[in-house]
Amino acid sequence: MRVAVVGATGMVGEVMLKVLKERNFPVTELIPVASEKSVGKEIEFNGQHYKVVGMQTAVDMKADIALFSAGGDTSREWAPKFAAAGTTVIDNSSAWRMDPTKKLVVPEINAHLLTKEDKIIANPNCSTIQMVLVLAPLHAKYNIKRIIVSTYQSITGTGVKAVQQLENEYAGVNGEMAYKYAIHRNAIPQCDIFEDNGYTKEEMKLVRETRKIIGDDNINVTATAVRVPIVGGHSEAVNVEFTNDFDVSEVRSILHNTSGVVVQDNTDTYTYPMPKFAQGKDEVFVGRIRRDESQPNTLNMWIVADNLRKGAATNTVQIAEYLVKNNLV
Ligand code: 2RA
Repeated sequence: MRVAVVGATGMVGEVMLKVLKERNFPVTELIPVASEKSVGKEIEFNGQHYKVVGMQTAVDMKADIALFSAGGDTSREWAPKFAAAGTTVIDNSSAWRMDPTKKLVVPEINAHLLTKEDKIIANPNCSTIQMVLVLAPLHAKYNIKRIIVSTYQSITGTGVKAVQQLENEYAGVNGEMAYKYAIHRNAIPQCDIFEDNGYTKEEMKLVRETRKIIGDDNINVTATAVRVPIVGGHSEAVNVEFTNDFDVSEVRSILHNTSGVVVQDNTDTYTYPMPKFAQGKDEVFVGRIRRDESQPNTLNMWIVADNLRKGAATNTVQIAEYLVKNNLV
């Protein structure tokens, strides 16, 4: 497979290269792509050295698959050009996620929807992926009426600038700000910009993308997304009301048998998910599973995942693996 990685020098791009290598994805030729300022840089991949190229050069090289993590504007401009050249694009930006002609894919849930005709495929937002992977099998069994989710999101979701801001603040050094406020010893209740309804784009991604991936617009979702000064991954406190009642041990069993999900749930041994231990792993970890005693048919859970891996790079590569395995590229 001739594989382009667009945004190869960025935080997610670097993780995509690492995951491609870890999973022995059949790369016969790598095309690292980045902005003009990075053109010519060398990238080592699987013992070979490749020079970073610009966008049009990459289009002309007619990759089989292009994994994008380069922002919405770049994706809106260039994904159609790659697709027109015959390349299948899997995009990490929000550009195509809610486009009714594009598939929004978490492989374990809805990869079966993919066809050869899908030339631009959207990778969901990181905080959405980890939540729907846990909720989809429970929806199938108990039918979700409403989700209330509060997220505690790693600064790596913002990128290198945010990581540098935290390091500077920790060291007592003034530097460039990724956020409006200090993030060290703080929690900022704003991830991305505000929409007219008073919610942030990050919060509305959880609302809109969840419905599209699970395939049920009757699911009601409300979210509060908070940025916290950690690097290992995103954590989510999820309260979910079902139409039907459930048995907590059956919920644990369903999740235990769900591909890509690891149940870490034992209060006797203080076992529960934490970003510190999720970092660098591809699974979604769920714990603190307990009935909400304040209302019927309602469950509380704590869900943690490495936002750069299953939340971005690994999910993207898993979509590519599905395409290859099913001869869709
Ligand atoms: C964030 N999910 O965490 C968004 C984009 N990666 O900021």
